[in-house]
Amino acid sequence: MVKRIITYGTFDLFHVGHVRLLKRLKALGDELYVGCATDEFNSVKGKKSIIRFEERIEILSCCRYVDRVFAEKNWPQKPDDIRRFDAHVFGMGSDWEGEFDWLSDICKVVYLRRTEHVSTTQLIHHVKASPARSYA
Ligand code: C2G
Repeated sequence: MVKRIITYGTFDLFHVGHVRLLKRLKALGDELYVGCATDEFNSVKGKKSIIRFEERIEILSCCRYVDRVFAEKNWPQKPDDIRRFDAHVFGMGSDWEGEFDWLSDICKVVYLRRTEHVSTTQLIHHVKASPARSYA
């Protein structure tokens, strides 16, 4: 039986925090399915990503730990996704601790320690603060 893991996120400016989470989630089973937030859903979440949806799913699809990428369009779709993909484990980083316990009726819910000292927001601030230089 294939043990399938499922997770969701924006994955903007794909960085090592994302990679380490996906790597650890994949290690929990055989396949990892990732719901990538659309630009429209991000505006619902109050987030505006630098990289547009089409490119964020292209980048995610190239990650060795990811077996399938699908669109995350709204908050309520998760139970339907878990059922249609027959996911056994729902996993998120620890900054979401407790937020998705309501899914534990239909699958195992895990929260993995978030990677410290890296975030999309920090990357943006770092680039903004860096003196302009040409990357010849
Ligand atoms: N993450 C992490 N370490 C970091 C940054 C992010 O482990 N340094 C994890 C987050 O905890 C999350 C995943 O990477 O599980 C994706 O992070 P985001 O792209 O910031 O996702 P978010 O905007 O929180 O959207 O329905 C759920 C939402 O779509 C999650």
